[in-house]
Amino acid sequence: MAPAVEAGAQSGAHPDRMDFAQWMPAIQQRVERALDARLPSVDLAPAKLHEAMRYAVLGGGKRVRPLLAFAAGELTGAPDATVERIAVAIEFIHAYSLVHDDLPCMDDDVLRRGRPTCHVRFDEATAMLAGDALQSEALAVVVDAPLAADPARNTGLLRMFALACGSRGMAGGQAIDLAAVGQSMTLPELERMHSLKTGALIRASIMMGAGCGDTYDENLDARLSRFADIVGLAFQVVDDILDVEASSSELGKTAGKDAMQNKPTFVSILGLDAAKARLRQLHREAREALAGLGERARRLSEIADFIILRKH
Ligand code: GRG
Repeated sequence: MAPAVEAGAQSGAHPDRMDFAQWMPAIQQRVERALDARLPSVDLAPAKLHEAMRYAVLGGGKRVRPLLAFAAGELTGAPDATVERIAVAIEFIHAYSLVHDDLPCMDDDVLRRGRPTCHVRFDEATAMLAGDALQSEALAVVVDAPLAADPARNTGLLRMFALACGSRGMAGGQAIDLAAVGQSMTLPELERMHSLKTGALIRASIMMGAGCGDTYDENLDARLSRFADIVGLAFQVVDDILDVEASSSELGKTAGKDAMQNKPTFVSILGLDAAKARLRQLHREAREALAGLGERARRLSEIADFIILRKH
């Protein structure tokens, strides 16, 4: 099947649309402002908790999930303001997951986004509460106003969001991950764990971004759903490869951690070369999933390229 668009292709056919190289920082800056505006001020008590929440969210991060939500929203003419709320809520959840993941009772890490982790900068109790509070804040953001005009669709999107975060999504994947340390895993078991741990939120970003647009339909649902699963998996394969190949300063987090902790990864199960081959295959499949959606899927295709070809 032919790709929807060529990898990394720049716009030009549609002068009303920015190049990806301009679009990406524009969305990242928009999201940064929205996150800042939505987070409680440090002037508000309890100041230390609010400072920790802001530390966890602001001033770092690629904002991949917001980029996916905005790109998916372009497919269905989703209102920017609604996609922005989805992006903010998802990024709050993502930040909370990183803060909790770094705690001594989980991954026990000291470096995140090139800075001390939240519990190192503050303390463990504050980091735990900052994660908890970010989760509640995310809920407040998505229920501020309907995500879709149709009440059933709105409920469906909220439900999708809730499930992506819980034991049948991210938290469940994390539980499987923690239990897997020092254990062997088959490739399907590893893929299942990652489809929950990182895939569920990536999937929610794409499906919610598109789902709040008026022209969302069943045909799109099947194609997007497949694309979301592939990109979620590819994101993790890249992460595993970078854990082996990149340095801590390039990654902004401790490199080589998976091997150190004896964790099953795509690299440990397949070997580095086969993991890279699997990534190339996923890249092709991601483009194929978008084939037939035409120009409006360009951004999604470009982000898939960005995620898969990233070096940090
Ligand atoms: C604590 C409930 C709970 C869940 C934690 C997502 C997760 C589950 C843990 C993160 C551990 C980790 C490093 C997973 C690898 C994939 C991943 C989520 C990487 C970080 O995401 P990026 O690269 O981070 O989007 P930035 O910093 O760019 O936002």
